[in-house]
Amino acid sequence: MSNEYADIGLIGLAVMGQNLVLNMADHGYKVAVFNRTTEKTREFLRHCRDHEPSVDRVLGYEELEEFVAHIKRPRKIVLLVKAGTGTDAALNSLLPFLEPGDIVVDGGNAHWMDTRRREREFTDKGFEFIGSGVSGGETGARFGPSLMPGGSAKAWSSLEPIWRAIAAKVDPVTGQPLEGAEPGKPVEGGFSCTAHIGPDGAGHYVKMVHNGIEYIDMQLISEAYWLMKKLLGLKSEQIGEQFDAWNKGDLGSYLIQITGEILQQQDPESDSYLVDKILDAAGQKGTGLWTASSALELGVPANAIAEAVFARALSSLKEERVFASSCLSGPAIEVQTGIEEWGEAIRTALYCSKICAYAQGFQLMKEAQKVYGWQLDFGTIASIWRGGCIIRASFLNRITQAYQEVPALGNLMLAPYFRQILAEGQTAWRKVIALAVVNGLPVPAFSSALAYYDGYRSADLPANLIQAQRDYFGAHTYERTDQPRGRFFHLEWTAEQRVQRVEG
Ligand code: 2AM
Repeated sequence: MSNEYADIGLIGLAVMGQNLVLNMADHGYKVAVFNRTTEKTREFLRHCRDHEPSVDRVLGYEELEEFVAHIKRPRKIVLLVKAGTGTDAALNSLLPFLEPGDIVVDGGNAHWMDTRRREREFTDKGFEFIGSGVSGGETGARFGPSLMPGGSAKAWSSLEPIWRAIAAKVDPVTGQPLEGAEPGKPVEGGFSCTAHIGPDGAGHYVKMVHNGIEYIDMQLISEAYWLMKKLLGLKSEQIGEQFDAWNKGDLGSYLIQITGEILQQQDPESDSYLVDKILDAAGQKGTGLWTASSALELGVPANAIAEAVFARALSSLKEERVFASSCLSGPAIEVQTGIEEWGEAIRTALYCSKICAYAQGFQLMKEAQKVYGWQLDFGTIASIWRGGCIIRASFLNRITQAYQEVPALGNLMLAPYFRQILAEGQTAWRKVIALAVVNGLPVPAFSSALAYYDGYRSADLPANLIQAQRDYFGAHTYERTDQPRGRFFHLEWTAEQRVQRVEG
């Protein structure tokens, strides 16, 4: 191989890795590439030779040592390998060839605790380590992802020009994604959807919360679809048109847009709509679970996000559900008239639920930053989710503005714009959930989002009784409403307890 030096190296030539390489090469960077299985490197180079104008900027290596030796120092090496054991194996094989100051960037879907550990290990050895969330799937990686890097400020300043160049671009004011002059051509100017999130695992944590939000976004959309199908008796295509219309308003987003397209897609194998032929058992890879379990661990009420994970789990019990449908009773579904009115009510329910779900995601990050010692900038986080990633939506511009106006906002629901939407929408939102419940249609995401809203806005909750019960059976003590917080009381509730106390 030649004595050319690459600006950056990338290990792991699965689709995401290949597309990120091509994205970097399109932006004028020379990229050294390496893959454990050399045949994949050769195949990728053949593809570049035949199809990619930026082929001269992709330098392939079959030996790891040679790959590392051909990257400008301090080296920047991006890993896009299988998360978990794949990442540790790749990092271990790379270590002997690194020099002090070299920067390793893990772009995989790592658990943030793994990233914290790896960052410490690398820093102790004199290297730099960045854990960067990369969102937007294959197309995002190719034409502009949302990038969420965590690591030292010094490492970030080295990586920043490349990350800014390849990230998705949006209009800085409207937040609308910007397209290249021609399809596939890099976008010039605009706001770049990346920012330094914080140290160690902060980037991967924020990427994880993004994925948790993606779960609930998808579940909410599915519930809206289901209500239009079951309660309003609409055909797939009509529902798709409804989503097309919603996409032009406040709900405008990538997920709403693709839902409109999906629902109008004919099945190539039959005369039905494809969605009606797809088995209703949802898969999951685990980042929703991580988000929900982090919320449980940190004691943050992110019930709608957790509900979305459980809803997928329940859907996957297809055989059990089929059996239960024949023996557990429920009401007959009464198809409604007044499609327009109900359609608008469902849209409102979806929007209100979405606000609550995002509020939960941001509350979770707020608590995590305290526990893990980060200082997250929520306005910036919302702003870099406006383009490139799966949850990109015009709504994120509203969130950006809300946090820019009040960086220490107590809860997203309290921002004037969101407060008003919730106030105006709550009646329709409640009606939709009530109608679903009466008709036996499950709307776990809609209703848990509403329960969060109602719980959060309740000055009083029945937890006084829980405290009394805890004190009764376990002497866990309680605080009193007529005494300052932090003073704890206990009552010997029964004669038996009083006797035991005297004897004890
Ligand atoms: P492979 O082509 O040799 O399997 C996604 O699986 C990417 O991660 C692939 O590029 C894959 O390489 C790489 N990968 C998975 N496990 C790995 C490991 N233990 N070491 C290095 N790369 C690995």
